[in-house]
Amino acid sequence: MLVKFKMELIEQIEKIQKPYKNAVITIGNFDGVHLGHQALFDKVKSKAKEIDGKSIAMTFEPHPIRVLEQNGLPPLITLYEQKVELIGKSNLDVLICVPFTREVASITPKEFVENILVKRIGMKAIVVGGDYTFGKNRGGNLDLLKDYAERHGFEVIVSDWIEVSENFPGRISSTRIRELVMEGKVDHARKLLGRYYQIRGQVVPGRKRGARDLGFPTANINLTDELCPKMGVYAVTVECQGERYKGVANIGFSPTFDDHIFTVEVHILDFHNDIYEEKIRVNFIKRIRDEKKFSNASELSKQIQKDIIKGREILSSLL
Ligand code: RBF
Ligand code: MG
Repeated sequence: MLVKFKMELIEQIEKIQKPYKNAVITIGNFDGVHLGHQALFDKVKSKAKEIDGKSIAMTFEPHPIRVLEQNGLPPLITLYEQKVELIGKSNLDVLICVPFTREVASITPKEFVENILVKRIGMKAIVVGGDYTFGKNRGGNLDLLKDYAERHGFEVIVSDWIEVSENFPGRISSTRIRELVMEGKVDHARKLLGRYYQIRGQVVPGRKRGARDLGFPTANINLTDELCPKMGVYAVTVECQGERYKGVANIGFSPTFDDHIFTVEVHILDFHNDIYEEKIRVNFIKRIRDEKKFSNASELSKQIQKDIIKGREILSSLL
């Protein structure tokens, strides 16, 4: 599914020839582009509207920790392509992706604010969370930013962390979403993301056992994504060949059989196309159960039939 951009995408800061008019900016890694990030974008947009300026997000690629630390960072929720797509949907005017290098990491807070934000981009307002740090060794913080703000005539807008609702208390964070996905709580993760958790990959040949021995063919997915939900069976929707379908997915080692190969596979309901090598996206709606070892293929097949009934029930209100 192709997303049409109205947003301007800048992948090299040198490409900005002249400062934007009344630039309002927020800066972050935005992994997951979750509701907390979207709240920041909303503040940027409303301020930009107020001062008739440009709404801008700045992010870094790769994730700074990936550059600076060996074992940095747990699996990303959204890889670059998806992140750009999602920010594109949020109706900001500009997304600036700064290629992150050690050189970029060594820019002092002063240089960053004066040379990049103020001089090059033309920043008139910045929206940040209360715990925002920036520049070399994370030396820049809110106090410093407010200091520069007076000198350079920009406004600092502090945005507090938002909560989703009473049923889902606590701060929305990428860390929390990662944990929820890894615990299989994809329906909860959705509340913080503002959309379903999605994995992307390519359909690869499997063992043909699903179709042959179980009566339920599955598309086996070679994941491009890093973050994979907990092993088990899920109700999902599937996007491929420009269409959306219902499905049931299994993540795990298929313990009923002896090959012990980790697979992410999806049985697409009422579907018979050949989709080998196609790009596929799977949206996780709800976890159904743990993966189990059955005494034979026919027992497993009976269980999969039940999973499909359960899946249809869960998915009936969707699509
Ligand atoms: N394999 C298992 O060994 N145990 C399971 O509990 C299990 N549950 C599944 C549920 C669904 C909805 C699907 C589509 C597959 C499941 N599988 C399970 C995987 C199954 O063994 C696999 O699709 C075939 O072996 C073909 O690779
Ligand atoms: Mg298969």
